[in-house]
Amino acid sequence: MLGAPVQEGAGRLGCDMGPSAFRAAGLTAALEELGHRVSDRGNLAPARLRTLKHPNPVVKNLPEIAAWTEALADASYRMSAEGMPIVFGGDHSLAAGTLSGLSRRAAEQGRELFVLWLDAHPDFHTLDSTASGNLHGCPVAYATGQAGFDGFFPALAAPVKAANICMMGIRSVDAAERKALTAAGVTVHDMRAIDEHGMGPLLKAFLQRVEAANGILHVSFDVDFLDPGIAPAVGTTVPGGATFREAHLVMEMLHDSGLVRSLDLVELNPFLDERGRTAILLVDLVASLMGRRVMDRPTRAGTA
Ligand code: B3U
Ligand code: MN
Ligand code: MN
Repeated sequence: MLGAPVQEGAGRLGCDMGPSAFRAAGLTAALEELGHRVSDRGNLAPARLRTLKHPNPVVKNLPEIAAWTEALADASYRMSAEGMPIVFGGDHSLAAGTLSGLSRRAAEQGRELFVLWLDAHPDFHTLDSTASGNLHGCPVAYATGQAGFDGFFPALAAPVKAANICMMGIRSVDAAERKALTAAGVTVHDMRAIDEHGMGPLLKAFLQRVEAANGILHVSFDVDFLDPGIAPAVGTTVPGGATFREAHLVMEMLHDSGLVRSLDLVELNPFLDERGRTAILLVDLVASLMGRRVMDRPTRAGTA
């Protein structure tokens, strides 16, 4: 695991305390209890800042986020050779780096990288289309090679295929993103789809696709995927999110699939938490993803 205390991509301060909160909530102990060997690599620092000025005047902290992306791409590429990287932030701009490094690794292995994006937002803005200027709204557009990042963000060794991305929990989409998502062919299961069909069947269909393609699966978990009633520690709460039981089901199904190779945990803002309850919930969800269960049942990996 690696902490990435980046907060310059979010609209408010506090995500830099995320890594400390994950540790204080007992992430290492929860994983060790499940029999995993855990190596906490501490917190990453960004690469050297370059002077970058984008014509879109609202864009905020571009040099900082570019520098974090560079460092994170490198770190996640290297960590993916050693085990399962869990990168905890930090705001969601960190996924620009993790997706870049992990897709480079997958390409070198001749495998396809698939991404499960659990979020209230699709984070599919380009530097030109963002209206808030908050760069945590951009990582998916960057990582899938949408136009306009050249010369600002580090060059991608291998873009993620937009068709290999499945988003769940989506309930706040800007007009520019909606158009671009459809054009790019990203699978977007908004809350309406989840209400209509259920979290389980939608996730199952995606996991079957990953398996059929012999793919590698990365999970990017934004705290605002969850309903703010159970997860208040996030700067961009949107009502109507995933329930406690939906979220655990997703994590348990991911575990049983045996397909997950890496994980981002992002947007935890401990300044907004209530006695650590969001951080503790996140640790419990990671435990479900890593094999905690109520009763034994068969898994794809064969470790019932
Ligand atoms: N799409 C909006 C809102 C947003 C995206 N990601 C978060 N909020 N967390 C934007 O600012 O780009
Ligand atoms: Mn996000
Ligand atoms: Mn979000």
